Amino acid sequence: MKALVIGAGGFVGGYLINELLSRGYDVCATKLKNEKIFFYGGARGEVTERELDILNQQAIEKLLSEEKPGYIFHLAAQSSVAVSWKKPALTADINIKGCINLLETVRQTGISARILLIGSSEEYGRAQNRSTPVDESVVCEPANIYAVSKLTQNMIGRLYSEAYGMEIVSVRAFNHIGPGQLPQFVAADFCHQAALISKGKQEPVIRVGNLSAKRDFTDVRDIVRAYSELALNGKSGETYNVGSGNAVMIKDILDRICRLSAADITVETDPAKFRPVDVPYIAADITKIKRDTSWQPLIELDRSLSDIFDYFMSEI
Ligand code: A2R
Ligand code: GDD
Repeated sequence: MKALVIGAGGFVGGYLINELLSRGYDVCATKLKNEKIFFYGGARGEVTERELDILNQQAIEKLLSEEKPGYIFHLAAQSSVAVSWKKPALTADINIKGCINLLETVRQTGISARILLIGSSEEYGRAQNRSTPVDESVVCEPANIYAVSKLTQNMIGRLYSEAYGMEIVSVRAFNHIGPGQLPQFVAADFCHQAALISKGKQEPVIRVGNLSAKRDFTDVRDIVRAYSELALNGKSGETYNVGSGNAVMIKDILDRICRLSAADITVETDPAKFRPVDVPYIAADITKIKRDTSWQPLIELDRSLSDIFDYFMSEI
């Protein structure tokens, strides 16, 4: 069976490709021109690589008719909340129009693929202003442009599934971390700074944003296992939370990372790292994915953080 991974040039792509290869799929992966797929530790399996801009519908049509995948994993996105405040139109184009281009092309070409759309815990937004994990039935109240774009993708996915009987499963991924993530995201950012400090390339000061937010962190290697399980066993037209079920304060993430470095680090607040709106608490209720698949997260937070720190130590 062939799996198509769209947007494989980002953080998650290489991990998902290796997960799918280990499960016996033939994998075709698309990336943007000039992107290189990141394989952690260089472990790269046999994969067909192609270029695809999700905004080019003709190119999607050519790709689908040539590859005829049985499973499609749609990772391509503008994935940064911070960037979405600065580039709202670009975020809407890639995350909404890109998804419509894909679904519409699958519909028109008539290929029978199961599609996994990757959304975000950010879709819940203000609906999560509580201190209990959120389940998929909650009415979403997105609080930033990225979140609105991903909720729109979710609604479009459900619509296409209902209206055309297409096999579409939607995911709400909570914060995922691991080696290879860009330092624009919090765990990678702090580990990158801590590694620079440990190597004597940055003064012993870590610059931070809002440390009081609580987020639900899961290792990317657990996340891609969930994606492959949901592609097989998720119910079409439904949405699944993928996270750990626990919220950790960003200050706690910082403290754990500081302990990984031998240096005596001080912390400085950087006003530029604060967002216009930052939901205080996000945690996943993962009852549904546990019910419909055999998935559960396995990798401890401290292992993820030390792998990210070690990765930057070896890269710098
Ligand atoms: O923005 P870039 O240059 O890093 O490229 C991203 C790529 N991408 C596109 N691919 C095809 N056509 C486009 N028009 C287009 N615009 C951007 O999608 C990047 O290589 C990839 C997404 O990867 P990341 O940004 O690293 O996201 P990550 O962490 O791999 O997350 C995968 C999915 C995304 O849908 C997130 O929104 C969600 O999981 O959390
Ligand atoms: N990036 C960053 N840098 N975030 C910081 C910092 C800092 O120095 N200091 C505090 N934070 C806080 C942010 O304000 C936010 O509350 C939290 O750390 C997490 O920020 P990010 O790591 O940038 O991730 P995100 O939650 O905005 O978005 C990520 O997770 C989503 C799922 O919840 C991305 O991976 C999205 O694509 C994904 O959908």
